[in-house]
Amino acid sequence: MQTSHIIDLRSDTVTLPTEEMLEAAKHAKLGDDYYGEDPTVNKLQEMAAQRMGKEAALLVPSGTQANLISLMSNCCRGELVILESESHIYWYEVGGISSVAGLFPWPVKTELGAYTSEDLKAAIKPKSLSYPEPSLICVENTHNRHGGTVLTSHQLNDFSDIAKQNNLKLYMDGARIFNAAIALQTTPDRLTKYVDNLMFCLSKGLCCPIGSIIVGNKEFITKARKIRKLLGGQLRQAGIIAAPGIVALEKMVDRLKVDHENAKLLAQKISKIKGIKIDLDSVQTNMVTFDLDSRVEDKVFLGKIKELGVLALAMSKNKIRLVTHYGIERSDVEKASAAIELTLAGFRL
Ligand code: TLP
Repeated sequence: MQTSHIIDLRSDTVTLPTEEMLEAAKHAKLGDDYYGEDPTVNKLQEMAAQRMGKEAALLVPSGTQANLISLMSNCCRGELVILESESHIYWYEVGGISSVAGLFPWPVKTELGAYTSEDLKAAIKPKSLSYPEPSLICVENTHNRHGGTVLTSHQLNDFSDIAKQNNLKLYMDGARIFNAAIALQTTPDRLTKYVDNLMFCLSKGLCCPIGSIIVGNKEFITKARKIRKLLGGQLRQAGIIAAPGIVALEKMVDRLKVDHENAKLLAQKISKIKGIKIDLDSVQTNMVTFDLDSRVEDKVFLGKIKELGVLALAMSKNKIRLVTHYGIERSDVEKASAAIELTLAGFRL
């Protein structure tokens, strides 16, 4: 069995810009963003702030930089940040929270990425001469390492109440906030109204080649702008990347539901395969994360499905992730699950 093209399910970051995005980039009106003079960047930032129900927004190169800038804009060095123990900030951002921002991460273990009120209250320690000052609670929506799971407005409301009662700010890594909104059949502003500020990515399921946006009140964004400069992230004629971002917000959001349907189909299909353990309740958006039988080495599994034209990612030992996105059709889902079935059949489990 061999597919004619590679079915790349490693991430939605592998999406390529659409023709319309390339055209928009080519014709974008440009200016120097240092002076606030790039009209396309300004338009995208205004659109983003409006979509998220906040006062202002700032375009930055990546989600990682957006998180770092936001941490530094929300907190002072030495303060304590409560975050989920599987969060992207904690796992995949080179420890910038400590090494660059000078903050003390306090990881909290959860089920499917959602704190309980008890978890959060327990993590907020009483004032003491011995403890660092807590200043921020972070949430991730959707939650990557928990399989693209969603935080509801009800949960966010609870977190917001606890944050306020304790004089803490609430920040959202909303890299995939549109996936969360689509899954909950709501609009992103109904989720973001509970957080002080957030970032979301243009370069994941929305297909942009580059870019993330930090959103919050004017004072926060002014601070973030300065920290972006400090970190070497000042942009110039960035209309080139903002123009695809505008197309993304206008045209690429509603279709995310197709990715969610494909992920559900993929999960259902592979859940029947011997050697795979999957919690179907965790498949809420465009990610399918499963445990591989411990007798199968993940590297060998990934190598064998690659030979059949399917790419996947190992998240931890024997924990595999498949992500659906623009360009992945229902027929690719069928082919990918057939390739996985064929591969695991070879192990005679
Ligand atoms: N996530 C990537 C990898 O780093 C794992 C992926 O393929 O999913 N927050 C969240 C929740 C993310 O998933 C990511 C990227 C980021 C932040 C960072 O974004 P970038 O890659 O633009 O720095």
